[in-house]
Amino acid sequence: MKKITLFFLCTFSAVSLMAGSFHQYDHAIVRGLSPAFEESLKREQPENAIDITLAQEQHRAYTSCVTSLINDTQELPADPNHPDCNFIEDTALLIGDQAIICNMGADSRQGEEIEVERLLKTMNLKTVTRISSPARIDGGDVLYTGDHLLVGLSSRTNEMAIEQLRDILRGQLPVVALHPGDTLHLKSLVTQIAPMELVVADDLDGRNLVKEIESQGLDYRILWVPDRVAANIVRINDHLLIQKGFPESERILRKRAEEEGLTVHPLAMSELIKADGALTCGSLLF
Ligand code: CIR
Repeated sequence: MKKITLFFLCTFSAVSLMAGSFHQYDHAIVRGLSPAFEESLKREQPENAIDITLAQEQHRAYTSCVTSLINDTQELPADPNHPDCNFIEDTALLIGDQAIICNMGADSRQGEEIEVERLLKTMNLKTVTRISSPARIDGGDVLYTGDHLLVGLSSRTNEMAIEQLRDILRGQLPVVALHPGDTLHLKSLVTQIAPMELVVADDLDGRNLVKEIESQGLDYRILWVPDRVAANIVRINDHLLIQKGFPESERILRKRAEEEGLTVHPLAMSELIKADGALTCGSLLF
């Protein structure tokens, strides 16, 4: 009995130690847009081809916005051999002062993580560990809420990755496996706006996901938005990055941002969306 009590006490205090703020960041890493961006992976070919000049403009606007909000923003140079390299979120997980390097799900993206790992190792983190084969995982499937690590089992992320994450984070943070349905990544459907409050796409996959979150006994408040891409937001300190061009979702997000005292930054992402990109995927924040 004593042993059991001690186990729960230790587990609880370790979880409390790790649980922290999901949105307070001092460091960011972004990466340039590859000259081969037009060859980036796409779930579907877009109706209109990527306008590369506009893509560069949108990517620059995103990078400037992050840089203006986080003093220590470092930009890795683009990699001409990796068309998707600007989607740097997929290469690593930053959880408190720990980094976990991803073994990414798409073969063509393997290797993007090398420069990221090199840089992270210079950044005074407590640990830099790795997810290794046969486990596969993309950072876009992982939402660190401060209280849980929500992980989507998508076509890019497998059960073995969940097991390795549970080993790495044992006694520190609960790892919750979820099924995001027909979407590239978990964070294509759900992100976080406030402590214990998620933004979710109001469609079939979004609703099923929320049912699954609830069935796991997690008590998150949900802010529904009608446009799937608009569910991908980034909260940085007292700022909120949202996607431009989705008026009804923007109205809902602005109203909630006002209640929380957040400054809203609408960013146009049309050309990055054509490559299944969104706002979270363009940076590593910690
Ligand atoms: C890919 O398919 O891997 C890229 N074209 C898009 C990655 C977007 N990543 C993200 O949202 N985390």
